[in-house]
Amino acid sequence: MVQKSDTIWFDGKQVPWDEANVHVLTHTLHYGAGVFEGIRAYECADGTSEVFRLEDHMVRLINSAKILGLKVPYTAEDLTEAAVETLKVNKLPGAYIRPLIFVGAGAMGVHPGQNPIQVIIATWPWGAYLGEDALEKGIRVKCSTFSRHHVNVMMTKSKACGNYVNSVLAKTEAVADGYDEAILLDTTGHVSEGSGENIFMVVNDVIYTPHADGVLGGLTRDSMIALAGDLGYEVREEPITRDMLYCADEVFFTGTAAELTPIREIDRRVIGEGKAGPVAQLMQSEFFRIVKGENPDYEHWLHRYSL
Ligand code: PPE
Repeated sequence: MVQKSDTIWFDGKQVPWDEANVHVLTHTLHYGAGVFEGIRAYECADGTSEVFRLEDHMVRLINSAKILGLKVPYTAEDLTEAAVETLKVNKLPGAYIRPLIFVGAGAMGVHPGQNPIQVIIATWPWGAYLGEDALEKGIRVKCSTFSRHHVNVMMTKSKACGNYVNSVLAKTEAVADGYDEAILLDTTGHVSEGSGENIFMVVNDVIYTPHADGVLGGLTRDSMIALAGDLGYEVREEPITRDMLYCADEVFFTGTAAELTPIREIDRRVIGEGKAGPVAQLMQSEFFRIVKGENPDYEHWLHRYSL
């Protein structure tokens, strides 16, 4: 269960959590043409807080809406301010932030017509996405029987609600089969991403990740590529096959919710030594130092706030 906060920002107002409701004929509920973001705020070592890459997430949100042709009555700056206001109103020093832009009720039929474009921003405390143990020990995953979207079937650069039916299918199958998460292959059979994460592998101290063309351009992915470069690693964006993953020294997922989660087993094959590898461990600890405001070199990624 999501841990309730006091209010949710809803079309420009702070609305009590239990009153932030919509009509059952909400267009997006039927057809999936809404867009969302996942953002994390962290409590910093010095007692302040920060939202990680907040502006970048709001720009991606607006672009996701643009891809779907939704006319949003707010700018990325408006939504940045609204997110910080919501964290403060709810007295949250750290939280998961979920903005959602959706087509409201009005006409039915796939054409959204003049239906209102509505926006919410919800905030709540959310711990480790794949469990506390996952961050330390790594997880077991399977390659899904479901393929990731073809780039001209769904718009993979849009974090669109409907795109996530594919994620729900893959994740549900993986969990039912006794795994923690799924890896999706694209329609050519190459590795694309997890149900809600980007993927990296390490071979001989070189870090590889699939090109961002067919996957969500993750901000954690982008941050990890920059961080890896600064730590002296070579990062290559190249096509990856599932058997390359089986033989890699390390494989890990990255995402706002998943942070950096090591993968210790894929399709019943042990990856590396079957635990978090040295590169994943170093990158994860450096990432946590950054998001807790302990590395001034990355201060430009932090949107600081105080309660
Ligand atoms: N790929 C997918 C499909 C994805 O959903 C996410 C984020 C990423 C990559 C990583 O993107 P970024 O967060 O910018 O590094 N998934 C969000 C939703 C997860 C959920 O279950 O809900 C998230 O991590 O917040």
